[in-house]
Order: sequence, then C-alpha cells, then structure tokens
Amino acid sequence: MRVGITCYPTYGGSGVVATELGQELAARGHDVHFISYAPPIRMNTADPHIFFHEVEVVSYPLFDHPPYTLALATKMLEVFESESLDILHVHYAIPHSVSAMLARSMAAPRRLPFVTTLHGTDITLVGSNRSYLPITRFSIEQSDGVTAISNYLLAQTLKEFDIKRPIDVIPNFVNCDLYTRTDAKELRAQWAPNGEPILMHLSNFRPVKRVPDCVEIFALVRAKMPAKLVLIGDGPDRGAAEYLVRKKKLQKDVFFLGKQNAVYQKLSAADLFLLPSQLESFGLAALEAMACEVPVIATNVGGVPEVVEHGVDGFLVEPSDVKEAGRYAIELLSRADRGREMGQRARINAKRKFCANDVIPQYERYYQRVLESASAARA
Ligand code: GMT
Repeated sequence: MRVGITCYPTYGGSGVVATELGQELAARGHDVHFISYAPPIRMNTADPHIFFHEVEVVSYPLFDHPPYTLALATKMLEVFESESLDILHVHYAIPHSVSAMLARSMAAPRRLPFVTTLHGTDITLVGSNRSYLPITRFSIEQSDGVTAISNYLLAQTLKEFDIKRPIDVIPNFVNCDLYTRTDAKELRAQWAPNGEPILMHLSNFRPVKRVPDCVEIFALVRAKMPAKLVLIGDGPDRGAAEYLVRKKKLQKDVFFLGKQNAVYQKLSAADLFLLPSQLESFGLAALEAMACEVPVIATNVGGVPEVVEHGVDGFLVEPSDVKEAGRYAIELLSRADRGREMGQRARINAKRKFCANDVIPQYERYYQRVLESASAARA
C-alpha cells in the first residue's frame, strides 16, 4: 500500500505514534509518505520505504497567521498525484482532517480516502472549544475512517461531539523489541553514583502534564531516602519545575535532560516512572516505561486505567494528590526488590495488550476496510 501520513512532527504523543506507525508499516513493505512542515522527530530517514514531503507555508504581510491548513491540503493533493497514494492517514483532527477533506474533494473524481486518528486534546481540550467544535465534528463525520486511541477517548468523542458514525478503537502501541530493559549501568552510574533509586518523567511539559507535581512527589521521597529524579522533555512548564527544584533545594538530585531521542535507553535506567497528568487519553509515555520494566505511578484519569492496572503495573492516584503518590513511591522503592517484580509484570502486560506486532495489523486491516467501502460507495 502507498500511505500518506500527516502529523505534528514535534515532540508530542500523537506525532510519536504517527511516526512509529509509519516506521512499522514501512518495515512491512508499505511505502510511507510523511507530509508535514518538518520531518517527524523519530523518523528513520535511512528506510527506503519512507519518504518526507515538506509543506511550505508562504507568508505575506497581510497574513497574521499563514494558512497552513491550505498549504497542507495542496501538498496532500500533490503527493497523491505524484506518488499514487492509496490512502491518507491524519493524526490529530485539527487541522489535519480538514486539510485531508479538502485534498479529497480536489482529487475527485479520483479516489483519495482518508482516515483520521483522534489522540486526545484534539477532542478533550482544543476540539471542544467552540471556535473549533463544529469544523472538528464535520471533518470527523466526513472522514472515510475514524479511529480513537482508547475506549475513554471513543466515549468522550461520542459524548462531546454527538457523533453518529462508527469509530473504531485501535490502541497506541510500542515496539516491544526496541522498548525493552537494557543494561543502563553507565547512565545509572552517572545519575545515581551511590546506587540511589531513580524516578523518571517524560513529556512535553505542557500544563496538562503537571510536571511540578513530579518535583513535589520527588521531594516527599527524598525526605525519606536518597533518590534522584530525571526529567526528560521540554515545554511551557519547565521553568516552573526548575523554580520548584531550586525552592526545595533539590538541585543536586534532579536532572533536566531536555528533549531526547532513543528514550528507551534512558527509561531502562529508571526504577519508577511518574505521570501525574491532569488528563491523558492514553498515556503513551507510561506504556513506553512499562515496556522497559519500569512500574508507573500515574493519575487515574481518562484512558490511563486502560494502560496501567492499579496494584499490578504500578499505582493510580487522583490528580494533584501528590501525598498519595509520594506514599506509593516510598512504599515501592523501600521494597527489597525496589519494584522490579512489578516492573516485570508491567512489561508482560504492555506486551500482551499493546505490542506493535499485534496493533499494526489492526491498522492494515482497517485501511483495507476503508478502501473497500470507498470503492463500493463509488461503484
Ligand atoms: O499530551 C501529549 O503528549 C500531546 C498529545 C498529542 O496529541 O500530541 O497526546 C495525546 O496523544 C497521545 C498519543 O496518542 C496520548 O498518549 C496522550 O495521552 C494524549 N494526551 C492527552 O490526552 C492529554
């Protein structure tokens, strides 16, 4: 199949999932054409089945906001024509599904079906804003196929958007061969030279992630035992987290790594992963940690309980309940095995439910279904 994929190429869950999906499809022999304003961060440029098409957004003094949605639609059409795409798959409804809808109309009577995958804030935060709700609902209704990454997000979409069309749940996934616990002795020695337990967090540091809560939780742990905190990622709340670290005089124990690639290598050094988000439709970072045998303390919100089972893979607490999270962290890290057994169970569950080898064929079958119904509709 020749698949066009559009996503946000920056650090963020939806872009990561889209890129990994493209990579997995390419590994199965499909030709994958990424269409975006920059190459996605985790894109493997060496794969001969992977191509990148840059959307050039022309500016003009009249434009306060250059119309990216239109330039993207034009590029989608161009790639469809030059590469004979079979299908377009857009990740994050806004504005990608609107561009795909325009490209499909421009391509007619030739067939350019498109699938929209909903990831979370495109429904729960941005899409439900009244400035975007009607057009988001319209583009979801008009998509040839729609998938959501968790049962929670499916229910939320049906409720908030009053959508009448079917939406399939295809969960996020992890490459279980890549995301596996590796020997991280060097990293451990660098961050925790005296064998201290390492707590870790990975996100885009947006307010919804509540990164300062990681520091609060860590401070409770640190008051009871020597420990280190490694924060991976960057974004609007990094300053607030750094300030809190200074205020609590934890500078020697907290490391800010900024944006990182190959996070599986770093995750393998962790004893515990923290995801104290206000809301998560899935919580991909928690899954990546689980695959690397790291138990997770996360908030009991959105789709997280579909990923992390309380008391099995880690623990779930209410948002902003840093005290409860701190108690669980201290309990886990005080165990004789420091949570290793829980981490091993976490990997077993991650593999059982969310392994790329099982999830990618679901996408392939879904594309096939969409292509068949699109040709049936035309006939
Ligand atoms: O919150 C983020 O990391 C950004 C956002 C995105 O679309 O880039 O993430 C959403 O999609 C991820 C991948 O499907 C999910 O794992 C996240 O839970 C979801 N974020 C929220 O719902 C807040």
